[in-house]
Amino acid sequence: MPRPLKLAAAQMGPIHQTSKRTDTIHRMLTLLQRASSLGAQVVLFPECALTTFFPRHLITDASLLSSYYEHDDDLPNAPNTKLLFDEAKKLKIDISLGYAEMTPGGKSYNTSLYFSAHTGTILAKYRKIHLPGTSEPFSNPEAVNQLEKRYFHIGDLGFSAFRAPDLVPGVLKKGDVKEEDEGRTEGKGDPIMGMMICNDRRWPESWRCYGLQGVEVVLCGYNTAGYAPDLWGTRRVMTPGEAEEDAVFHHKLVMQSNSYMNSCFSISAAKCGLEDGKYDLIAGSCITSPEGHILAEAKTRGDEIVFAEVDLEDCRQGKEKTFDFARHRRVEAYGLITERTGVDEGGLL
Ligand code: CDV
Repeated sequence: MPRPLKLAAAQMGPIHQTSKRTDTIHRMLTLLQRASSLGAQVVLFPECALTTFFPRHLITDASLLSSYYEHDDDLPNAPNTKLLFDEAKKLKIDISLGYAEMTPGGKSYNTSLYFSAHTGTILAKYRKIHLPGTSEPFSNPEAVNQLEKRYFHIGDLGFSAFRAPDLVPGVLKKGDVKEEDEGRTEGKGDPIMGMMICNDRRWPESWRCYGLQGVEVVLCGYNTAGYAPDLWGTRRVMTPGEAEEDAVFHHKLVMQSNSYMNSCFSISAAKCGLEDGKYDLIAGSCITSPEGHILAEAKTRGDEIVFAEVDLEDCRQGKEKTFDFARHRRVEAYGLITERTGVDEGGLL
């Protein structure tokens, strides 16, 4: 049975340290309206979509640092963000949004939420698990830092897939399952979604955790430095242009290959361009198919909607043939994946 769904990535150009929150929210409203005019039902915003990507800076002023986090758990009703959620409700568009979260208990996370416009509630939350970079700045004063380990705790919510209701008409619901259907409901219900954030996309473990829950759409917002030799390594000397090309290549490589290996669609949304006047972030927001193809991708390095209409039924072929996990996975051979974290070469000959 076809299960059509209209997906969009809301790519955002730079947000500077000096940018005003109201201007940022208005840019997001404009993006939502553009997405709505295309018929989008789900719109993904980038990682830390509300502020500059502050983990690149060593921030010693406590009140400045505090200003980058959302302190209110109820974002749909918080004064700083309410307008965005109200617009999503008005346009009947589900949104997924990345932001820096400060819990009432004072723990900070790099978080993404999924808001259902139809129920008017936050359906799911994900806290970034793979925090890249370092806790201390690089010794090179010109280096682009990535101090996420300094500013965030490791996510504590795991990779929990969830179903998003009221998007696809005619899907099978729990109450409708007949006795003869028991155990044959796969691929017939509401869309199964999974969120990850930026660096998580480079780890096949993140994807496989979702793949094992039957994920059909992976949502991944990102802020990826285009030129950061201290972070990426200097083995191959590259110009900033070449480095950025490579970073975009690796971004698409992981979105396409992992979508294929888990038979799911994916949406990725960048915050991109020159932030704070000098820090280059890649663009390359895209929507990929379960066969690993790019269905739509950003053409600019600024605010842009990337849109695709998909049929979730297209996930079935991979899930039932090449990547039918139940028939082909060999967990008895995979023990090392959870037993060992780092590499052990096992000594020399
Ligand atoms: N925000 C990120 O997680 N960025 C990382 C770094 C390493 C650039 C990324 O993987 O894209």
